[in-house]
Amino acid sequence: MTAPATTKELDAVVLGAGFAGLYMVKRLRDMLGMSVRAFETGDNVGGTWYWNRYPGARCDSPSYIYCFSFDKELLQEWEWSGKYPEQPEILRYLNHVADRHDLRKDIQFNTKVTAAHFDENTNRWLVETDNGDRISAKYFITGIGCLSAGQVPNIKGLETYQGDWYHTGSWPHDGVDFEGKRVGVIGTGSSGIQAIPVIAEQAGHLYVFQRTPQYTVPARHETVDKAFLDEIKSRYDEIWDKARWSQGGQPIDPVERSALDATPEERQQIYEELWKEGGHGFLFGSFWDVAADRRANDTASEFIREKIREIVKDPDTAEKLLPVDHPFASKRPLIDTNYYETYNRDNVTLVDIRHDPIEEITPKGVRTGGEEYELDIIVFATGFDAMTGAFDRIDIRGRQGYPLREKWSEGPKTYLGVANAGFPNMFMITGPGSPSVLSNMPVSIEQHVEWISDAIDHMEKNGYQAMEADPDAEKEWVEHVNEVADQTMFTLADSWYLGANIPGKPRVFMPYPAGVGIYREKCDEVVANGYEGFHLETKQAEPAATR
Ligand code: N01
Repeated sequence: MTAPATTKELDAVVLGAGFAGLYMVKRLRDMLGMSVRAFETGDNVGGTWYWNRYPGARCDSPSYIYCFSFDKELLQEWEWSGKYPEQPEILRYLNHVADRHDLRKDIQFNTKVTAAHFDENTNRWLVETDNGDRISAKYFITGIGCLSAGQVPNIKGLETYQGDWYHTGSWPHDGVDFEGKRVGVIGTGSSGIQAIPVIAEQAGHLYVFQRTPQYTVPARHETVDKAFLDEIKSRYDEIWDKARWSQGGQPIDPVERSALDATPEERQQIYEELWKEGGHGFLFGSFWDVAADRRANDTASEFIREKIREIVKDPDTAEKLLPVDHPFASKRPLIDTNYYETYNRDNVTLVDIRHDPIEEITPKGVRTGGEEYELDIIVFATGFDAMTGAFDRIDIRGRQGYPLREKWSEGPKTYLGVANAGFPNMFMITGPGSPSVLSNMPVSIEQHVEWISDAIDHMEKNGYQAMEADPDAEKEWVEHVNEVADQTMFTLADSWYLGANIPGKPRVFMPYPAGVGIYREKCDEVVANGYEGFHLETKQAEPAATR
């Protein structure tokens, strides 16, 4: 890619206008006084919350901590209505942030970045879009989301289907009318378990096509009490500080008791209390070893299986819903509203496709187990090509034209999940190798945006032209991420954390599981040691010879 005469010169290009892109634009423009433009595929801000508008879409971090902390006045002003924030409310919040900080004027909507190539002669990135824009920028920063590349499985016959079909991750903006319709939902991950109970209330009949049964705990979602929010607001600094140095980006004290030290009666009582309370407290507030030790985990897994047997009236359906092939929380932990209860409805049928996989999609519906299920609508709640998929869809090339997708062909290799050796001045907000999806995202996003803008500030103040991760530091980081992952339960399930949901994707654990506090400490240490593990160049780079 060469730079034609019409190339626009900017300091920085940012990809995406979700939480990450919005804050990145704010920092670079208002703190560093840079010229910056964000490119966003959608026609408005919101990222994940712009695209995922399926029925029941809601975040499972408490609303008071699923927001930006940088705007302290807004923290005091904003009134969340629910214990967990619902998609329309989060979208309203992000629109408000964009307006309040006048961010839209530096965001180009309806524009997809198609290519970004690093030019070693100038130490600048040449960025191209599907609208024909060409931009030269010193810094190239991605805020493209970890779960933004939707995955519709390649099932034979989809093109012949005569009904309507949708993926939860790119839901129509004016909604879908399920009233009285025969609906099929394929997939029972986070999106499926949120959508299924809501669709069941509207559909004539709902068929759920389940490949892997899930563990899910009641969310006990409710409207939030104003007195509770006021109390939170009175000690927000302390709450944010706790979240920043925690395991998962939530203001939670780690529990020290072990499930293996407790008697069966004590365990039962604790699990019962937390089940009644709802939310992720069941995982984080029960016993420390549920997420770390298989025998401890078995006690929690069995408790949930027992709840399924108790809640679901039809024993055959209950049996099909029992998760037995992976431990609780080895996949993304889920919380729900009336998920298991939904299977007691007369208009809901669970179809087990583990043993009888979908054979084909026909013009009329779905064929499995020799039976054809006639459907007016199919909902694919089948997830995403997580963490790397959104990068793969852009032609990103570093030194000597080396493609990022080739560098990552055996799994993503990054330094700190923020930078790549061979790709100077490119920064990733919550990239693979950082805590990202294992944390409350706004906490991780703010940390990365602040770290990146501080690094850029450091470069500008000291006249550096390029900042690049050292290959050895990167190698060590990748090894460290794998070592930590091997000590967890996460490698015991086929999950998108490991790329297992995408045929042919290398099986590599992608996020960093040691926790946001430990990770923050490491990132701070890198800075304190003079950006340890990075090369900082003061001169214009010479054109490189051969690789
Ligand atoms: O996707 P998933 P998701 N045939 O990959 C099934 C975040 N999120 O969109 O388990 C049949 O979890 C697949 O089956 P199996 C959150 O991080 C957060 O639900 O692979 N079935 C599985 O059941 C989450 O983890 C929130 O056997 C097929 C489902 O589809 C992430 O997004 C809400 C199939 C996919 O589940 C992704 O969640 C929503 C096939 N060919 C999402 N391919 C909250 O904050 C896949 N499946 C609450």
